[in-house]
Amino acid sequence: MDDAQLELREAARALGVHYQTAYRWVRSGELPAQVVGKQYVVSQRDVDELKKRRAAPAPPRKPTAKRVAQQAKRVHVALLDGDESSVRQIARSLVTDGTGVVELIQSVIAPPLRQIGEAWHRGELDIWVEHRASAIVERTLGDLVPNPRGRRRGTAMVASISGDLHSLPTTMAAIALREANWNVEHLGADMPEEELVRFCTAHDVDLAVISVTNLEVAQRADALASRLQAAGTPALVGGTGSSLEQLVTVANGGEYANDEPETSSGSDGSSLAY
Ligand code: B12
Repeated sequence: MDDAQLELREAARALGVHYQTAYRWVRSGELPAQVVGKQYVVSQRDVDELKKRRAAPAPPRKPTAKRVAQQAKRVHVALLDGDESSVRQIARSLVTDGTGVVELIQSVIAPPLRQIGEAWHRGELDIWVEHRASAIVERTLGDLVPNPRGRRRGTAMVASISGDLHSLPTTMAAIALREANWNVEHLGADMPEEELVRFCTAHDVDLAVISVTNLEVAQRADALASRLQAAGTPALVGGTGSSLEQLVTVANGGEYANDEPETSSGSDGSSLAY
């Protein structure tokens, strides 16, 4: 390699930057230089190395927890305003910058939805605000469905049962399982139990995931899990108060050690969490 000595002005020209920029790099140590006489002199080798470093794409900086929390606040405001393009833009840019879709759901999308649910419950919000917000989230999540490479772990069926109209948590569970390399049969909300049993038997389902958000159906969901297990399909019941990490850990055969959500095991071994 040519190791000629260049004056700083020549080095700046070779690097394609202004003299002042090259001078700043010298001062910060980014560009090694020697003082010869009254000027800085830089070696050709150091110029070439710096050029190479600058040409290499910088790895994306994963959003910090602070940025994620700020974005959750912005999503809350946008959902209240029905500002779909902001919600989509925030979600897209966090994912592009390296936030996993599950993290996005748990940290940026679910908290504002819960706040909206509570405000509705206290009578502070009209029902249409909640409906519009959930429709925006449904479309935003549709855009972000992951498609990971690699061998699938098996086929998981995801649904909620008759009487539970909350389809969004089933979408969230389906996304989490897809991101974890499951092939997912997403049947949405309000599915009759009989149909789910028939589906799992007919489609070689390796895991049935029943999402419960309307607690009135919780007992029936547990009963369905027992039925599915007895028929040979492992089943997991969970929803409000349990997390997607918990879902994925248990689905992948691990034990979830967390005492926050109330988790118990049914007599048949199915994991229950509400
Ligand atoms: C959007 C919404 C609706 C929408 C649903 C639209 C849709 N397409 O889904 C509509 C308008 C239909 C609706 C209807 C009702 N809703 Co609603 N709804 C909500 C809201 C705001 C968000 C629901 C949601 O998406 N949750 C997902 C996220 C935000 O919550 P999460 O707990 O973190 O969810 C996680 C788990 O579910 C987990 N997960 C999902 N699947 C699985 C599976 C397993 C195995 C595991 C481990 C984890 C897991 O993943 C999620 C992400 O982390 C909630 C507020 C809330 N706190 O959830 C109320 C809420 C759930 N609704 C409530 C109520 C009362 C109702 C109604 C009864 C209102 C009414 N009087 O008509 C009806 C019930 C209709 C019915 N028969 O089911 C109550 C439920 C109270 C209760 N304890 O049962 C809530 C909590 C609002 C409140 N604060 O009072 N609702």
